[in-house]
Amino acid sequence: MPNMTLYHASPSRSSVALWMLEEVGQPYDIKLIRLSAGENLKPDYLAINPMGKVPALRHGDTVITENGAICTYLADEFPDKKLNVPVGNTRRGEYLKWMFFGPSVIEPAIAERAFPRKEPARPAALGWRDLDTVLEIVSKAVAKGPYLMGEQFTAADVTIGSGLRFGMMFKLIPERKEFQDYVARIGQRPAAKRAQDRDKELSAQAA
Ligand SMILES: N[C@@H](CCC(=O)N[C@@H](CS)C(=O)NCC(=O)O)C(=O)O
Repeated sequence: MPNMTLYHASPSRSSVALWMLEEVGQPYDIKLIRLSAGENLKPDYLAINPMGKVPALRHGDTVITENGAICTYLADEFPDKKLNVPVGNTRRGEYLKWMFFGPSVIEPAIAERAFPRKEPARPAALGWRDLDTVLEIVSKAVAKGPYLMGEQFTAADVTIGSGLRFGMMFKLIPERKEFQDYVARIGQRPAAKRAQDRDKELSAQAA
């Protein structure tokens, strides 16, 4: 029996962790959480993630929540897959920067644009910049190619790539050619295709 379980709503932000699990290639189970039925807010699931959000990943006795943490964890836990930049390598700093950039800069900048505040905050009081500035930085980083870390595909491509893919799909960010090319490139990976196929099956089942 696999000792990893992904708590997943299909498709959703937990699709990022699903892709990462496919990249890692270890056996795992999926426990579907129906957000529309409020299963994420039931005591059983709140005991796993008190935030009531997916994804959560159980690995043995360890529970990890937050996509950035899950992807960093899996990449470090299964280093033979070469999805991380290990401790001791000078490129790890840049790799970690991208692991944090998605959830702590790109997502809030997108949310701020999509749901503007009545009273805009002082830019220096926020931990991110406006969406145009953020996207310019990401655009330069992915345009170099083939991956964020150059020739090595890493967990950072899973998190940033998923964010760009969903961002364009939901028309939250512009379909810039650099983003489209990058998302198409990483979407060709067999693990990405398996995760997307799995999501299609699971969402058809849930419908
Ligand atoms: N910061 C979390 C965000 C997770 C998240 O927002 N998940 C959404 C699914 S897209 C969710 O569970 N929403 C249910 C709710 O908020 O009630 C992460 O990156 O893992």
